[in-house]
Amino acid sequence: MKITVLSGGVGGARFLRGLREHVRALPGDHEITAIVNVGDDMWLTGLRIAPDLDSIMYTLAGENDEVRGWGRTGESERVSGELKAYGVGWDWFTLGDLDIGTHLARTSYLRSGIPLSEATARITARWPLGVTLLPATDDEVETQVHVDGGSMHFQEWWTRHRAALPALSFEYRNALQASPAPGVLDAISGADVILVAPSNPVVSIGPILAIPGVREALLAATAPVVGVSPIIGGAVVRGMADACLAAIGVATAADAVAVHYGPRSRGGLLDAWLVDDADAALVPSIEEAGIAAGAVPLWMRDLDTSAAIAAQALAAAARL
Ligand code: FO1
Repeated sequence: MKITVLSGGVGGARFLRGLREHVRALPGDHEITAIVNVGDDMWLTGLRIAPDLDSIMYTLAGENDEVRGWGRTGESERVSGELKAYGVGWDWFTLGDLDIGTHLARTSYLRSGIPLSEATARITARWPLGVTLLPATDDEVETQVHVDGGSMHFQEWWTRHRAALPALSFEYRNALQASPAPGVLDAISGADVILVAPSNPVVSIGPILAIPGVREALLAATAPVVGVSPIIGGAVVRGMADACLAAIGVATAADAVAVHYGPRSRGGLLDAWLVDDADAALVPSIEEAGIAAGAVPLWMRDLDTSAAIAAQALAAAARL
C-alpha cells in the first residue's frame, strides 16, 4: 500500500511515527511518503534552516528532543553562544551544535547546486527512517506573517513573538512562481491512501496546498483523502494554530477546520475527517458539509496512541 501524508513539523512528525509503527505490523509491503511543509524554512547565519523536515527526520530517527518538541536530543549550544557573542543571527532562535551539523550539510548541498529534495534524500539516508521525506517544493516559499505595522518571517512571529502579535494575514511568498518538488505529484497520483496529518492548517498544510499543481493533483487523485483534526475540544493540541486560524476567520473547532479544508466532492481537500471523542457531537455537521466523519481518541500521548490514530485514519480510508 502506498501512503502519502501531507505534514508539518512536530504534530506531523508524531503522526508519521505512529503511522510507521502501525504499518510495520501490517502484512505485505508498504511505502510511506511525507510531503513536508517548507514555509517555516529560512536562511539564518548563512545556513538554510528547514524546521519541519528536520523535526520529522529527528523524530523518525529517534534523535529528537521529545521535551522541547524540536531539535536534537543530547544537544549543546556552544556555537550558538559564540554567535550571540558576535551578535550574529537571532538571539531568540537557538541553533544547537548537532542541529547546525544538519544545516551545514544541507547548505553545502544547496550551495553546490543540489536541490532541497535531493539534499533531503542524502541527509535522511543517514538513518533508516522508513518514510520518504519530500519537501513540497524545491523553491524558497517562505511564510510571511502580516501584522499591524508590517510583516515578518513566520519563524520570527512564532519564536520571537510566540504568535502573540495578531496576524492580519499569512502570505506564502513566491508560491505562484514555485513548482512541486520532484516526486510530489507522483506521490499524490500514485497513492493508495492520502492522509492529512494533524498539523497547523494555515502555516503547515496551507503552504503545501499553495504550491501550483498540488491542489489539482489532490482533486484528481484516485486515493481517498483522510484528515486528522489538529483541534480537540475546541483547543489546539500544541502550538498556536488558534492564532493562525483566527487570522483567516476560521473558528478553533474540529468541524470548522474540516469545512475550511472543504469536501473533495466540491473541490476541497477531504473525503473524510477524524475528530476526537470529545468532538463526537460535531460529526453530523461535518457529514452535512459533505465530509465523512468519525470520532476516535486523537491524543497522541505515545507511540501506541499515535499508531492507533494512524490505524483509524487508514480504516476511515478503507470505508470510503
Ligand atoms: N522554536 C522555538 O520556540 N525557539 C527556538 O529557539 C527554536 C529554534 C529552532 C531551531 C531549529 C529548528 O529546526 C526549529 C527550531 N524551533 C524553535 C522550532 C520551530 O520554530 C518549529 O519547529 C517550527 O518552525 C514551527 O512549527
